[in-house]
Amino acid sequence: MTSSNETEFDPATEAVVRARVGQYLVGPLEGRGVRVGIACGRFNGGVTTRLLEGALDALSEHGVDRSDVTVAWAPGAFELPLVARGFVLGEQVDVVITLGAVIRGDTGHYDVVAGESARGVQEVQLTTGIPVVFGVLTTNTVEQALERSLPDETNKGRESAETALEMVNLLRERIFGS
Ligand code: INI
Repeated sequence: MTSSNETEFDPATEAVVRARVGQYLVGPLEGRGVRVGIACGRFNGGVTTRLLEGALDALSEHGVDRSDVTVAWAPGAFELPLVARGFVLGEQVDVVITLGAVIRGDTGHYDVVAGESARGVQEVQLTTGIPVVFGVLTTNTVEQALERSLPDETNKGRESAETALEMVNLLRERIFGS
């Protein structure tokens, strides 16, 4: 989730750390030439559509070409890791964003759906080396899910798109061997 004022990264840190190390790596939010697969859950689709809109806005603002973006709908958050894996194995994308909304009030198996979705996403990115962003809201209430999918800078889909660009560009640094 978005950090609070007390916990967020202080940009002044950058200069301090740069002066103390040999190499300082940050993935720029540059989208030109980046191919993006978006796996989006249809469950709680009113929320996930808002996440998708936030993600598409951010990708476009950072220079990702529309023709380089593919959206695939999955039934729910539980299926997102398999769709992400399909994107990666298809070798047509540089990064995958998963978008979903698991709301505790909706389900008795909230913990299973949310936990397995996160576990599966992590497994795909660790086993393939292709970044897969976990843009799945896990909230106690519908109100919290709506609040995190507002059409503004705090939209979790937007945040996920920026994470995707940062990670794909970071991992392109030669020091990581890719
Ligand atoms: N899927 C979600 O994306 N969010 C939920 O809140 C949710 N609930 O409440 O159950 C949910 N369930 C469906 C699940 O993701 C699978 O599609 C289903 O179990 C079939 O495998």
